[in-house]
Amino acid sequence: MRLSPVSMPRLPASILRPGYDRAAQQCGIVHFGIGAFHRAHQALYTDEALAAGDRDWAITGVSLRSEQVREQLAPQAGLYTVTESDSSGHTTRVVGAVREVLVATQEPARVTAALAAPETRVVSISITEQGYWRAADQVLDFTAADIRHDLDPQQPPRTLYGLLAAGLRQRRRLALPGLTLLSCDNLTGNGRQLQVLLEQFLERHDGATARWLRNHCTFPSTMVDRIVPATTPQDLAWLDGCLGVRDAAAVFTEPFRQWVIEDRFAGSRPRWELGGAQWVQDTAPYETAKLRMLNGAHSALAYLGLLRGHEFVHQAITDPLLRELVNRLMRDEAAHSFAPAPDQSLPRYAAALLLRFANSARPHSLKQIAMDGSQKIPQRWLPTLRILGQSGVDCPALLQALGAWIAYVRAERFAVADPMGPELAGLWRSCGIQGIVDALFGPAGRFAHSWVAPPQARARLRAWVAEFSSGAQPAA
Ligand code: CS2
Repeated sequence: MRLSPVSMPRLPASILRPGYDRAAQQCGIVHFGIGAFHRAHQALYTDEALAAGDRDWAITGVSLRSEQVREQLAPQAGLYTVTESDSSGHTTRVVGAVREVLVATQEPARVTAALAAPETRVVSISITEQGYWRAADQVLDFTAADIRHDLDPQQPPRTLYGLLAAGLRQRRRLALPGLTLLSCDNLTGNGRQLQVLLEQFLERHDGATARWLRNHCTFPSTMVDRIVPATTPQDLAWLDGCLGVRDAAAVFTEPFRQWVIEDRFAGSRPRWELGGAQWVQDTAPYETAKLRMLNGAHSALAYLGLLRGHEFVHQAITDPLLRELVNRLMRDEAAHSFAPAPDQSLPRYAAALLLRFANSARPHSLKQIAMDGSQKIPQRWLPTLRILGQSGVDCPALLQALGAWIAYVRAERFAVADPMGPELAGLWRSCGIQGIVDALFGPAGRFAHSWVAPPQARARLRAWVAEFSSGAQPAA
């Protein structure tokens, strides 16, 4: 039997459940990318606001491609559980904020209708870095086949931009109020980034909607944080025993969560602060700390850890060599690349991150983090290298991590998943170790828009790549 409104009364009394009338709520949020992260983060904050009496903020989830989430959630009428675990134990609760899931490729007209519904006020997005189709920061990749496809008005949309364009055009025609478009992805200045990329798309697609967007919609930036490892069959089997029913949409996470949101909404908003969200004027220092320290450390643990034979973050962080390197990366390098907000202590932040990484109750696969490196590195590592480099300061830990990434993308045993994978493989074939560093980080390199490595750094990088490619384990 599946978790559902019918089976919910049978759950053990210890399992918290939605304390509000789900059926009475209209959908105020359309969310793109209804994966595990959203279900363990924003949907939970929304559930708490609904439980406290906010009304009409139920969520219509949109999956861009995969039918899997709909198969998980539809038979459960949108209900699912979130289990938080650390060394002190587990707590499980049922979340009721998600109303339905649409699969965009199959029902684009329903996505348009949801965006153009009068009750929709917020459109939020967590589609991961590669879903933004950036050629560089704030530059839309018009060479991408999916973007070209979506610019053809005869074709049903496939990307976030094509889907948003159809829905916003409809809203404009119906003279409905504008929307708040809220990016919850790990991009630098994610609100501004989304705005600029969407405007670039609309300028070529539908100038009238581009103008309407500028006058009626806002794009607050957000810093989102919660470590949500992919759910495994073992997790689900364990949960079966606790619930007595099957929750195919269950998510498992750490107790920690954080959400810092720029206070710039086009209309009303749920009281997410009841779950601890912070409204601020400027998200930049929080977001920068998170991207360069947490995510930067994660990516370093992923490539160096996998090359050293580890499988999970909690194993990699207890490897003395990697712990020391990640400490240097966060404290001596990333933390010196920006000015923290008055309430931020970066040494304390680094110490708290080490504890979170060590949480063995929630094994977090290094391969999950290693995915899409070409899309992650430009905001996690390259700004620190560029900014410290301008003052003549070296970043030996980041250079070592970067060398590990270049070696990693060639190693067939890792079955690298990255939209730039074929291009990286081609560069390896045509340039070899000597050339690939220049092709990526030289003055005319593929990442020159984010960082150009000076000759000395390139020599150092080549040495690391050679060492890791020889099968030697990364050493400090
Ligand atoms: C991770 C993030 O997969 C990754 O690249 O670094 O998903 C990370 O777990 C979250 O950003 C934590 O908030």
